[in-house]
Amino acid sequence: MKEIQKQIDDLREKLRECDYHYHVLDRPLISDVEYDRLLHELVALEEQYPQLITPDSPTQRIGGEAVEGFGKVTHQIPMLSLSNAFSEADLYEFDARVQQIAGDHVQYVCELKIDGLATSLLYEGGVFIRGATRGDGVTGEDITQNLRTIRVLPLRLREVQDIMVRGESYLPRAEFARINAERAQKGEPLFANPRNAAAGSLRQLNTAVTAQRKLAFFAYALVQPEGIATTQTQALAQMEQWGFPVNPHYRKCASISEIIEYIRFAESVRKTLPYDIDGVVIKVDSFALQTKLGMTAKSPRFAISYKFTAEQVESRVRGIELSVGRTGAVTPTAVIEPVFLAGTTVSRATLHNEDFIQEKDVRIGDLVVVQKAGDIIPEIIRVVKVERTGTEAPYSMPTVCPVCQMPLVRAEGKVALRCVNPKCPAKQLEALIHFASRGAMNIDGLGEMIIESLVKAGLVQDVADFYALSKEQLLQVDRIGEKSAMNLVQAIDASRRQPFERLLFGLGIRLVGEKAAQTLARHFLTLDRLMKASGEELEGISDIGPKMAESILTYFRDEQKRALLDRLQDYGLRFDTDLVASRALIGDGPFAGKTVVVTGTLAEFSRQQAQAMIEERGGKIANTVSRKTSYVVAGESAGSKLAKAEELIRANPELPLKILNERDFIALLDLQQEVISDRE
Ligand code: 3BD
Repeated sequence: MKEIQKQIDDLREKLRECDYHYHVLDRPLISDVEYDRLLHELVALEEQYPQLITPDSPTQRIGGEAVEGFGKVTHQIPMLSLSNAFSEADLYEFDARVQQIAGDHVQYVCELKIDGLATSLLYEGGVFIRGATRGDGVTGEDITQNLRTIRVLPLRLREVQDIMVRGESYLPRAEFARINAERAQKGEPLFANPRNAAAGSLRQLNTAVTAQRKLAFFAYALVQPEGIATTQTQALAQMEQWGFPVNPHYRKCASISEIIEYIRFAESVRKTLPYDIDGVVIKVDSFALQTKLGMTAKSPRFAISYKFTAEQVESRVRGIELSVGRTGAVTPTAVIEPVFLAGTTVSRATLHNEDFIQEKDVRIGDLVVVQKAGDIIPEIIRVVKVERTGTEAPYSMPTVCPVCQMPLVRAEGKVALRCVNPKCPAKQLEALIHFASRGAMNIDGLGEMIIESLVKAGLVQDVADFYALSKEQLLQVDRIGEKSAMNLVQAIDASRRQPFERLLFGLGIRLVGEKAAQTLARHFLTLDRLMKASGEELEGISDIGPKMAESILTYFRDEQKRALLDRLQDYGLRFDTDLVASRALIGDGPFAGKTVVVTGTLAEFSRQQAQAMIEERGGKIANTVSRKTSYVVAGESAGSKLAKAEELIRANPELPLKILNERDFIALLDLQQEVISDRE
């Protein structure tokens, strides 16, 4: 066994060295064929001795493990945003402020701004433990398994270190072209740009798919560099030493004129680089000065990003379309002659609302300048008025709903025109879509198209109707086959057990978003108590303002809404917060605050269900076993994760880590129920 372990260690060491030389130093040690041979030798050994698999083994990049959704990760140190400079003047202003606080001339570092996805990587003892997306900067998604497949990302550092590194995951242009060509051939929808393709690839539930897309990574920030580096340039050099790819085009600059020269350089190399960049990031080099400069609301004062000017194109307005949203808001969209803009063909541009059309004076037939807001949503910047011929037709918003023909209402001081007919089919459809959507009841397979068909077939009018659908009825609908009908009935059935807060959000009470629904569910615990709440009581809850309180009261006063709620209750949906869950929130129960890994196949639940139950009880789901894991729930044919847990326990008997089989797991779930019923 010792001999085998040594053989495995040697192979891993050799492969890691090859990875480093190939991906970081750009000087391959061996041929691809030779590399592949070594890798497969290791795969074969690990297959024979699965107990020797470790998460930092080069074989773990191959992917193939299906993850069931992504856990949430809280960034203990938030992932910041960057403020933007739009002109040279903005850069001078930035420099003046920095110099004022520094009291001296300042050294800067300029980096290319890679157009990918900000990613945070955690290493413990030199081993890659967890990786997450930026999310909103505070909470991101755990994409560890997907990140492991990135060839250039070190699974083990060249030094034993506990560090957190941040950088950009991206898709090289050539890979983007290859993937799209493949998708075109299969008739699959194309990715708009490398960034979207990178995002799509990192959110693959099947990591084998991620592995096939040759994603890459550049490190640009070392979190808590104290004791390691005193400047950004040192940190970049250190990260490279550890084995991270660092973009080579960074440059120290001592003045704004040097920075502007660097921006010219970046603009000139932009087209020749094998990856997309969307600007330049300018950072104060000294960490001591960075700390002294501090932060504004959410971005540091020591750095700024200079975005290349957004691409603009001209096109002609062919017409204006209206859509009616869930809240009844009527939104105008310009239909324009298709033009290629920043990576996609654009044929529609938002006009936001009536006032926007007035202000920009957009008429049908106008030549307009289009740009992507936030690089995504096409927007009309201005009308090229000198091109007007006099044949352009001014537009005025209708006075009646384009769908139900009932009068539209524009509330005093508001920009939105609203259809207030509760029976408006457009609103009803949007309400159904919202109910089934991911953030609400999350009913798999019940997307926009299917819902539209169900409504057209007369099978569904309101959300309660979903629960009366039979497989036979579904089979009558276009596009629904035997298998999807069965899955759909099952998914709808399963959604009855969604937590109260999701149901509350799914009802679509005006102004009640995901967060507010959560707050309300946790505060009132049951629908009954929420329905009896007075305006005063509602407003007394933090984060619930007077407008939301009013909207909640209006909703529950509505006879039809109450009838709908009665029907939902009869169908067995959850109208109370699981007491177990609320206890867990207070910190009770065997799963509260614990990190749990679920692996293998369970007989009684899908892995997703098991994970949801753990989360409802205040537990945290992780995808990899580490010293921080409290429980590993191991079903049938659990593999490397179970092996890793056993190994950890064997080597560190003091760890609180426990392995639960399905029976232990159920017992622990039930135990908590009993404890609580005892107390009730
Ligand atoms: C890059 C923050 C600091 C660590 C805050 C200085 C905002 C995306 O190449 N440095 C770079 C790049 C991005 C960065 C920082 N250096 N922050 C950097 C960055 N060379 N792209 N970003 N980010 C990363 C972001 N992402 C999504 C939504 C909002 N902000």
